[in-house]
Amino acid sequence: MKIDPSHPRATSLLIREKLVAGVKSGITSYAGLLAHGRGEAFDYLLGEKTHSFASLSIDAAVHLLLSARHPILSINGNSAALALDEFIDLAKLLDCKIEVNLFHYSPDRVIAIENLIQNKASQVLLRSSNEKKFVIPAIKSHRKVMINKGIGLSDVVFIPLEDGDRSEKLIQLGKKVITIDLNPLSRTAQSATITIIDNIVRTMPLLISALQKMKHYTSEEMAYIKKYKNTKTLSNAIRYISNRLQTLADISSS
Ligand code: PTJ
Repeated sequence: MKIDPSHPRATSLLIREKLVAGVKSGITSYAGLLAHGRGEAFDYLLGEKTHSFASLSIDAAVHLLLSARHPILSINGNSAALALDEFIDLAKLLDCKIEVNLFHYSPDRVIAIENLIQNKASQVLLRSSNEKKFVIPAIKSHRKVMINKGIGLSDVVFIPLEDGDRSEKLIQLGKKVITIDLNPLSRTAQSATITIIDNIVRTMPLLISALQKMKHYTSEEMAYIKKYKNTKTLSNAIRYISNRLQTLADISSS
């Protein structure tokens, strides 16, 4: 569908179109459209902007990624539809790999996403069929199957737009987890080491520019981020939503 740029919801409609295109090209699941709807609802409540609590989480994520020995980026069908180029740029900047990991698993979708990455930057791809895997049996979905040389070896795992329990299980294995999730109440948001509560579409370019800037920082310049607390981010986001709803309710009743 062609979106009129003057439409008041043009940005949101364009993002939807990317996901629809993702479904048509076989990289995004149908359920991915519903997952996006949940994200949109929270984005609406957050006022569709990047808040200071999200900017701080982005800086904390960059600090963690820069100090990691083996960072890894885990991509799924929604992230691939919305931010594939940024994933590749991030992997290049960090000199790390991207691993495809799907909840609604299908080998065809894994291959379709891998082929997109391969065509743009084969050096950042860990292709599933070429690699030895390990399994975390406590994870109930196919997400339990991961690549030894990727997430297996990693100390910091980037898992944006994630469902369920993988974050908790990765943390139990001693890994640090970074996620992007518009829903501060989700299990992933609640259990990750760092949760960026913002839209992936806004976050990824900000993450890349923060990385370019902060890689030159001295330890003193990084000091502000060492006190980062994810629980504070979660409560700030929930409080923002609550206050905003209260203000809107007051306006409606006045
Ligand atoms: O490609 P697959 O099979 O791996 O599936 C990917 C999805 C996202 C469909 C799958 O992981 C899933 O079902 O996820 P959930 O349980 O719906 O959780 C996804 C989380 O991402 C929810 O908390 C949403 O609010 C959030 N979310 C959705 N769209 C965005 C988002 N967060 C940031 N930016 C978005 N654009």
